[in-house]
Amino acid sequence: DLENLFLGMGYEVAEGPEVETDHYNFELMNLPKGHPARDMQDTFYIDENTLMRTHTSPVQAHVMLDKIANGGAQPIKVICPGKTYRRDDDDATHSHQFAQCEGLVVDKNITMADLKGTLELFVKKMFGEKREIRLRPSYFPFTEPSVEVDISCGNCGGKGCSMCKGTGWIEILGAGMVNPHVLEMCGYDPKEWQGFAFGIGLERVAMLKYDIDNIRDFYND
Ligand code: 2NL
Repeated sequence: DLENLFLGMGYEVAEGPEVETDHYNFELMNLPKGHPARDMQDTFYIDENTLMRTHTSPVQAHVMLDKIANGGAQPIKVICPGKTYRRDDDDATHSHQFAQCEGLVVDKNITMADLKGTLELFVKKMFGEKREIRLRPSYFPFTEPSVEVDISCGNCGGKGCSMCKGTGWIEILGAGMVNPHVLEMCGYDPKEWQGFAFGIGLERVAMLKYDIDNIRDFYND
């Protein structure tokens, strides 16, 4: 459903390896060795420089650097769905292996308004026209500014209930404007090019959409 939704908006779908290098998974995403935010993504290492990807961001780094190598900087509209891995303790809402769909748009004159409009469309198509979104300031090393995105609660319509812990809102994804340093490391001159990116947890979306309360139901018999 997610792929069709974004294909309809003119995006391409890109895939990449689940076993990645430290360089693509972390360095190019503005997470140098010793960066405290690396701890946010407890990693399965294979050796010092090889790991199970903790997000699908390295696929987008490959997309950007492939463009640079094949004809130079050019606009990008891509989504990258796939499996990701983190050394989490499994519980009802966490799994050491989960699926993510990240999106990346790079062009000239891209603004936060493009990001907000895109996310609003995604939420209304995926959850229904009545749902609203709310952006809250957040932090990711690879975006600046960064936001966390909430959707209005579908159970109470925003009044506040047990499902949304009385707030009327439910957190759904993270996003932001691509950090200029990330653009630069991936070969795009940030003076000329801007971008937005987002990361969607697929199990989380499916659990909300289909009222599933245990992430392990996706993986257990
Ligand atoms: C989350 C947050 C996010 C991105 C992923 C991204 C990719 C590139 C450059 C910059 Cl190539 N950013 N991805 C950006 C913001 C948030 O994921 O909580 N996901 C479940």
